[in-house]
Amino acid sequence: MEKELEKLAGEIAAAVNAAKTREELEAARVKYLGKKGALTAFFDKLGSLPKEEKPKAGALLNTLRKKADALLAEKAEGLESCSESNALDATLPGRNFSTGRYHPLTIISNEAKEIFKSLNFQIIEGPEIESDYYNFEALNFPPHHPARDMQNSFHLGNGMLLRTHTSPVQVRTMEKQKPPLRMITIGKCYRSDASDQTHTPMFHQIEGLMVDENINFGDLKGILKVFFSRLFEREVNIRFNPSYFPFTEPSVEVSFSCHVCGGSGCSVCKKTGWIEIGGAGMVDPNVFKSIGYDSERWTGFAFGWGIERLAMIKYGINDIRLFPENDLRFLGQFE
Ligand code: 2NL
Repeated sequence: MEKELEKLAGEIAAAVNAAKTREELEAARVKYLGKKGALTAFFDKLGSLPKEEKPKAGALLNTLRKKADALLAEKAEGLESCSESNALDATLPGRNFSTGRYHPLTIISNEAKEIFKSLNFQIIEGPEIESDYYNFEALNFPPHHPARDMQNSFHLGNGMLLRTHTSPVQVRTMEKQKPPLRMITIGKCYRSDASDQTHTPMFHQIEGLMVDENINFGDLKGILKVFFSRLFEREVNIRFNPSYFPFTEPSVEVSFSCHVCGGSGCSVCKKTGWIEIGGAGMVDPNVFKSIGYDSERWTGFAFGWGIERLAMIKYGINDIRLFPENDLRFLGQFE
């Protein structure tokens, strides 16, 4: 019986090995281990063996049975992994990962920073929670001046407020650094306005400041011309119209010649040839006095405008409320 079993073991191994499909493997299993299988037949014979041969024969059979089971299981696994339903299909398209994009305000802020960096301006940030001193007083807003009401401040109840413009960053920087100074700051500002197409209670400003000996309006116009020409990738001109801010004297409204039509008039500039962007002026001597610069020796210009307005002009966006909404269909359109 031992010999016969050895032979059977060889047969089983060969049959399992030769199986190329799950069906063939199952056929081999039935042939040897099924109810009428060759190995099963040996188990049936066990009962008729002499008593003293039974234990050894039983052990042999069990070992063979276990080996056969193991062989079958191993082969089944091998067939599974290359069966048709699981096979690698190299023609399938790869999995798509949706990539993140920069927010349009981030894109335009980064562009502005790069341009001003190349003109030797420092990029400086400051706190969004400010004191009355830095937000108003140092900037020549007299106490109880109506201009403070115009800013619709969010007061925090502890004498502090959410900054209504980025100018306090420039005040803080002038306190720390002696002239000459060239800096810009970009950041969030807050005003208690009802939202509409051109207002949101939180928005972003860019403000610039340049202080040196003999700085004048010509320097301001030159810097602004370079900035807007680079940003819109075409040569634009700058126009000043008289205006008023507490912290500059004289003060101007800044416009640049339309980046779409070049100034001849189109729908983007409403046939005027000019696009109004923000304000600027020569730093008021009272501001220099607050922070301790000698206004007899130093003069400077400052400017400021909304990042949202700039992005709306550059990308042709007609509603400022789209920026904080974070609708991916909107955000996905900017490179
Ligand atoms: C506007 C006007 C402006 C400034 C901001 C400034 C800052 C200091 C001193 C003087 Cl520390 N001026 N900033 C000057 C003129 C205009 O922004 O309407 N922006 C939307």
